[in-house]
Amino acid sequence: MVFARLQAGLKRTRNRIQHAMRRLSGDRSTADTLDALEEVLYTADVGPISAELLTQAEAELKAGRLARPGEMEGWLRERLLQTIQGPDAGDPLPLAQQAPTVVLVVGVNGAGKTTSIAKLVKWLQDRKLQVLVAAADTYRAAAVEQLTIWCERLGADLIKSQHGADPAAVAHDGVEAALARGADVLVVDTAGRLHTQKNLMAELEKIARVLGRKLDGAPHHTLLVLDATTGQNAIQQARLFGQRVPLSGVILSKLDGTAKGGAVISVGREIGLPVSFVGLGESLDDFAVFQPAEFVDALFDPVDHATAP
Ligand SMILES: Nc1nc2c(ncn2[C@@H]2O[C@H](COP(=O)(O)OP(=O)(O)OP(=O)(O)O)[C@@H](O)[C@H]2O)c(=O)[nH]1
Ligand SMILES: [Mg+2]
Repeated sequence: MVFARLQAGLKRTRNRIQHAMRRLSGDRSTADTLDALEEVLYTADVGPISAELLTQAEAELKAGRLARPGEMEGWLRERLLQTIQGPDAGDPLPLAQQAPTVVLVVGVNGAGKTTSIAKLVKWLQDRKLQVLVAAADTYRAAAVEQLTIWCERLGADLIKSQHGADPAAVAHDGVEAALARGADVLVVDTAGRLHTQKNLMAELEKIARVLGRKLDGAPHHTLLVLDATTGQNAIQQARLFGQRVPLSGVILSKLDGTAKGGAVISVGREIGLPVSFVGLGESLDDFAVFQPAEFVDALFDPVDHATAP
């Protein structure tokens, strides 16, 4: 079921890949084939690794391999699988030895943080974990309202403060409440910010610091939400946020809204950050643990020509 959702979400990317892939089958010169492969990689916004793949493909072709229909696709799938970084041991959110596990969620404005948090809370609740949420985005009254509505729907407790309060204080109260109530996981929402907003970036550091002071090892996970539609700019965002707070993984949101789903491939590769979860729509269930093999299948299946096993 999750796979079907992933497939539906990646429809636009897949359609474009398959269109370009059609040019790869049949009798073609090496130059033609490389040209078509370049189009596939560009189409899916695979990013910096494309050049490397093209060089490798050229070497293969010159050695007389990958010339038969379908072979190139099989090879490409294999290479992408080796490149894409999913969660370690398939577990996107290992729990701390002692509860609560604190998850800090960060990202630029509108990336999908709050929506992803709602989905994440549901995902945790489905695993029978008791989840508490802290609304450390205190800049806009609407931000707290949005989270309040989600938490009411989810039956999750929310720690919030008045509009304009110190976000680090809310984070602090969140840990205190999580400890007092015996929550398994505390998820902290933060305001969207750009790396150029020095005060806001410093505030993020403060939130992380306060969490760590209140609870050893917190935040145990800092997840960066990246909007998949931003394409390769996602790499730069990951780099800049990572300079401020140690990141543990990525939630790649809005994969359903992009024809450039390949950005996920380069984030892991360029930043060394695993993609932990993907967002595939606006509802609570449009969320999945990121699994590289599924992702590659969803990019290429169904195919209209034979693929190498
Ligand atoms: N299609 C689609 N839309 C999404 C997804 N995730 C979030 N959105 C939408 O993106 C918009 C922004 O989402 P938010 O969760 O409010 O983003 P945010 O990062 O919390 O925004 P700020 O708090 O303002 O920085 C909303 O309209 C969401 O419904 C997704 O996976 N797919
Ligand atoms: Mg938000």
